[in-house]
Amino acid sequence: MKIGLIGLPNSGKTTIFNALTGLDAEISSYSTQKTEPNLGIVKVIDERISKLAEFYEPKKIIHATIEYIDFAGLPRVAGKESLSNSLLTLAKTTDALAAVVRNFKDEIIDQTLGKPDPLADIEIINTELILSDLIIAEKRLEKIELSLKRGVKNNELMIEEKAVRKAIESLNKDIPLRNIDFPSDEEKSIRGFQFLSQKPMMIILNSDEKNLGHNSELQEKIRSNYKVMEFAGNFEMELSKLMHEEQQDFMADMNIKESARDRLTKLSYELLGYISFFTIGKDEVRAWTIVNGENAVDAAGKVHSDLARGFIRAECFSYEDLIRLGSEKALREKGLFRLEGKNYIVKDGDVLKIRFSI
Ligand SMILES: Nc1nc2c(ncn2[C@@H]2O[C@H](COP(=O)(O)OP(=O)(O)O)[C@@H](O)[C@H]2O)c(=O)[nH]1
Ligand SMILES: [Mg+2]
Repeated sequence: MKIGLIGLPNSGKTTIFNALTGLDAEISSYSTQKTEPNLGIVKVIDERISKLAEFYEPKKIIHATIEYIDFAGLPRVAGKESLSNSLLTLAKTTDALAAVVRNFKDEIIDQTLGKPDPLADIEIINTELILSDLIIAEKRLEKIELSLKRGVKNNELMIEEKAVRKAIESLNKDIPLRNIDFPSDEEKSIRGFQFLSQKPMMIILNSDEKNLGHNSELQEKIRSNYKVMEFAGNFEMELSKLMHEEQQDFMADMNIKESARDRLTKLSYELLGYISFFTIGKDEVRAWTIVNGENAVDAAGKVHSDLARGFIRAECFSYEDLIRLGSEKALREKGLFRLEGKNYIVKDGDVLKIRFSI
């Protein structure tokens, strides 16, 4: 899963990136904006993986991962500080966006950018995404109209025209495309554009540690449109540099129950509707992510395209049942070690062994 951190300059994106990844990317002091994005990969700690490893004693344990990309500033459109094409392209490869908004006071930043105004910042971010999409959609519509004028008539193009017009109409009304329901054929026809306002987006409210936990009214307002999480950027960054035990002490002091990384991981899974399934064996025990509602063939495809292509059946049991009953043998005796077909909808915590032949 890839999450792009976006937001206005000095909102604390890089600070939060460091907190999440434990890396040490350079914090831009107020002015200079480097244009290279920072990349970091974080393991998704899932205690079920360690439990499964106790059962199977594999050579390797492989956790699911989240890749964070810290973009330098917003994908601004022509006229304003424009982001390079390569950066825009990179933004398009993300599964979701996390918009960082400034909710901390800082004398120097306040002087140049004004007092923190998270709601206004969210609006600006929204507008930037919408403008970026609008440019792409309008360009595309011109091309489609040209083709139609020239007499090209195919069904696919007509569906795309409909979708693109619908997109432009809503973007012109300031409505992000993630709020628009496209029928599946239309959705497919524009998927390739990877419209930024269509990506699931959550808000990270970057608060001062002093006012952390005192922004529930603000959070409620944001929550009416977005999933939101409050984050004390500086504090969490310092925290991420400490040893585990020290971290626990500091978190207790601040009444923080879960690290920001863990909370954001959960929120990302929620935002994207992701669940976990596991594959097991002597070589490796591994966690995978899949969208809730996807089936056994989709799951097989995550592991390898050959497994999806040659899918026969999935041997399947649930992690919970294994822990409860203690062995695969006991699962078989209770009929809980099942054979599932192509249309089986994978559940969170399923352990799958794919039978296939190609
Ligand atoms: N007080 C306070 N300052 C922060 C916080 N997060 C970031 N900053 C400061 O804001 C400035 C910009 O941070 P940076 O992470 O580089 O922002 P970016 O431009 O969005 O990547 C730096 O001086 C940070 O120290 C925070 O949670 N609280
Ligand atoms: Mg930065």
